Amino acid sequence: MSDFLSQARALLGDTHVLTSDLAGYATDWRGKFTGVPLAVCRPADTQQVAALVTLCAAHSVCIVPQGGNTSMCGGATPDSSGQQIILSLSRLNRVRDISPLNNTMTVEAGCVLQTLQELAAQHERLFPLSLGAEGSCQIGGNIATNAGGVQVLRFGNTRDLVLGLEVVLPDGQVLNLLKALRKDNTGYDLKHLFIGSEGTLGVITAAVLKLFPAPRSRAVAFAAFQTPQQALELLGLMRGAMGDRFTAFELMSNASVAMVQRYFPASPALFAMPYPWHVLMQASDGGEQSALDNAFQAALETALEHGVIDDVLIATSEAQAKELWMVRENISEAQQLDGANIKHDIAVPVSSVPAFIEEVLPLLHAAYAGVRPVVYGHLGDGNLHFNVSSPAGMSTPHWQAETDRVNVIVLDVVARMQGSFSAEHGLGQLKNHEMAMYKTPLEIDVMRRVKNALDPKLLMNPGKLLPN
Ligand code: FAD
Ligand code: 2HG
Ligand code: ZN
Repeated sequence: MSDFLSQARALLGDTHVLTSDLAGYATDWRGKFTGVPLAVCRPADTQQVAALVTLCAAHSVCIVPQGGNTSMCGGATPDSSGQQIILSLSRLNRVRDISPLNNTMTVEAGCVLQTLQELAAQHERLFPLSLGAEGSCQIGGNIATNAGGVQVLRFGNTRDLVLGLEVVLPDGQVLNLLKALRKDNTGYDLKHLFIGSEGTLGVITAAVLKLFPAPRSRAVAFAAFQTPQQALELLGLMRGAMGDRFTAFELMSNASVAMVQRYFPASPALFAMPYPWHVLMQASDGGEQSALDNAFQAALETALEHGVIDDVLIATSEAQAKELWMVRENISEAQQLDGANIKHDIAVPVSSVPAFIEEVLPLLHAAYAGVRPVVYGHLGDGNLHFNVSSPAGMSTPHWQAETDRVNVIVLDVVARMQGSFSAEHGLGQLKNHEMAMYKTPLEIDVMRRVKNALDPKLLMNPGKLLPN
């Protein structure tokens, strides 16, 4: 291995092959997985990535690509063998091109998502991918996980926002698919193989992204309900009234909101009395603020009159809109601060969400007295974060030991409702074994055939995505 490391240093420079102080790279955001990397390698550009991957192939060294290291399932954390390198994309952070006329930008994989959103805004464009980790996750990681976030309702997942890709294949060749085309039916659309492949098929080094006209106005409201069924009715009503202007619809249980208020005391006050369920919703468009406000408020008044919502708080300023959004965006961090929780990132058909919640909550309470489900997520996409915090007083190791049993309770209902056991976070090393339970043998076999064809030496992010 010293031979490999000295050659890596010759390629990248001594300061970009790190073998000490690796804690920030070796542990995941949740603090759930800690690996022992052989080294953290920080190439500067696509050519250096290609040279490093070629070197790894020659020495049979496994590669764990890492972007912002915000994976929810240990996707970017190596194993404990001390034989795998972390390939950090952070230095590939250039914007190669931005074209307002084409509504595209060509960017390197290590660009931080928020930086790209801001860049698009400077050109009066919108890059609509938006998620709580946007200040640190990187576009390469977003593409590798096909990230979702809070505007999928209107703009789709990351997959829908990528026009072209540049990928270093496991043998070190550079596959250039960096076209900015809206139409291109010339055989298999290879970029889609790499989107959502979690670093198991190659290293994404650059992408052509879609841009949209920048919104000139936005309307935001927080609504309160007794039941998720009411929230679903509101979704239908608002989409009918607002059409394509409706961009986000986020469900939150009272426990989710209360957790944010506990750990982020500066959070805004909401309603005079507690409600079991809330929704944060948003509409935006390119027209006048007053016209958007009028349509939004009229729709919400109709919802109030018909008892679809019990109460509503409409943001009266951009500052208030941001405050309301912080309640939603801080749930993940608040639950992390609260301690052990068993996460689920599930999807069912949108219309089945209320039935799903009504079926699973009693099952959990029957199995564990005092259990604290923190249910929230992207109701408009049928995607819930059904995260279960430990019963009060139960120790973290004790609760973690219940993971498989809790998973079966939740995921068997998901399977029965033709849902997905991982809607937007991917599988990593947390959920890859669930494939064997919830995917057909043929699906897994076809995935393995793709993996073997592109990475016959199985060097790319082993132990992730596919079951071991
Ligand atoms: P990393 O964590 O570094 O890596 C993720 C995976 O991608 C790993 O398998 C890694 O090997 C691979 N990878 C990374 N870069 C590359 C590359 N260039 N080429 C090939 N493979 C690569 N996710 C959502 O979908 N929606 C949300 O709303 C959401 N909210 C979040 C909120 C918080 C507070 C946090 C901490 C996370 C959230 N996430 C969410 C999860 C996470 O942010 C996303 O999965 C994100 O896309 C990961 O990006 P990253 O750069 O941090 O990737
Ligand atoms: C969100 O929607 C993220 O906030 C994180 O996907 C979900 O922490 C989670 O489970
Ligand atoms: Zn989410």
